[in-house]
Amino acid sequence: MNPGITIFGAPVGLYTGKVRCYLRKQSIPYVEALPGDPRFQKIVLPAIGRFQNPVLMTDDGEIVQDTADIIDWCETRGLGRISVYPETPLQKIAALTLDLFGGEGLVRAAMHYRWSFRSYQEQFIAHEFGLSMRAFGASDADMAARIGPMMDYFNGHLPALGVTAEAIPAIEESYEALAECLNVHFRHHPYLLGGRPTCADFGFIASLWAHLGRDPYPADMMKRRWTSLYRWVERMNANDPDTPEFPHYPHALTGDDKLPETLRAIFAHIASDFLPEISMAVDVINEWLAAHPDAQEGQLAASSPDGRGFKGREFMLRDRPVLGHVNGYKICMLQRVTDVYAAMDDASRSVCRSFYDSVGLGQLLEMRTTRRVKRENHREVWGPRTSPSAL
Ligand SMILES: N[C@@H](CCC(=O)N[C@@H](CS)C(=O)NCC(=O)O)C(=O)O
Repeated sequence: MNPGITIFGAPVGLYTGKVRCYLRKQSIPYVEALPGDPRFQKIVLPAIGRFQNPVLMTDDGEIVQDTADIIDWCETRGLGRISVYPETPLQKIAALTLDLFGGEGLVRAAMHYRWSFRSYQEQFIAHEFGLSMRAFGASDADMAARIGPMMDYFNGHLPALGVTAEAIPAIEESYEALAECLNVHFRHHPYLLGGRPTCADFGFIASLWAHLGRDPYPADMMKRRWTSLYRWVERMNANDPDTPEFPHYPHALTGDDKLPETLRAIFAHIASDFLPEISMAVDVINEWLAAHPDAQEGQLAASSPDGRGFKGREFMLRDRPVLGHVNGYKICMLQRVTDVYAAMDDASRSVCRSFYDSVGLGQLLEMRTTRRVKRENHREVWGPRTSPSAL
């Protein structure tokens, strides 16, 4: 029975789009509500302890924050049509790797294309940022006074996300190269792993919908240059498979635990453009852990006073230094990949290893922080101490 699901989020929200596409594709009934909703302010915010979207709330008051947790919550209750986690080893680890990259590796480009082209799309972004206020009765004068500063606040995050004048050419080159690979892939396949969506597609749609596929500047660019990618963005928002241009393609993953050949270039892109960043994040956290051997289980996995993460560090993106963002959440998503790899039998591990080595991503399979990060009470916290041999 459907537990009566409300999703608090916004049309303009990057991660809300991920959950919305998942619920639609799985035909799970839900209603969406904006963060200005009194229930979000009075019930959800105190429960999760910080402003964060999206959040799922059931009619009987259960609250789940975080897109991966929301998807898993639906999956474990069998609410969907078919699991979005493949069952065979290579497809499973590939889907989780794409989910990690899609959710974490495209945010810099998403923020750049939303906020660096304000004159092109100011009216649209202002309208979208005003939705929640307008829905709850703000006057025109109130909205005019508040939207500008709100947009400036989000725009102000760009330097901390590594979007600087020096880095922008690398960010654009990287995004354009990926979009080319995705466009080639979606010319031949409806979804990343074949004929139906997996967690890989939901990770990618986060940035590729609300920002890159919907804001006027990047959406125009996508429609003009990467039309098959744009079709996938549309397809991800449909509640059916939406594959009329693939009349003979079964609504199933590629058989025999194979990956579509066109995914190879996307994995190679992850190796060149994301591996250095996630590797830097693991180093930063391991250095912090070495300097804080007394960190307690359950303590926030963060060093910054606001509990959001760790001081970032530069990594090289296409020969340019770019400031990378470091937080415990990336490690949670990385652990999903490395846990699956660690639990494989020797034969499966060798198949996966040889594919990952062939695209330059072998190192990711055994990349670890010296303490695990887990999610507890809607936050990322340190897991139990483990002996080095158990890591
Ligand atoms: N890991 C979270 C990330 C959620 C997230 O960062 N949401 C953004 C909106 S798209 C947010 O709430 N940002 C406000 C903030 O962090 O202050 C998830 O997957 O749900």
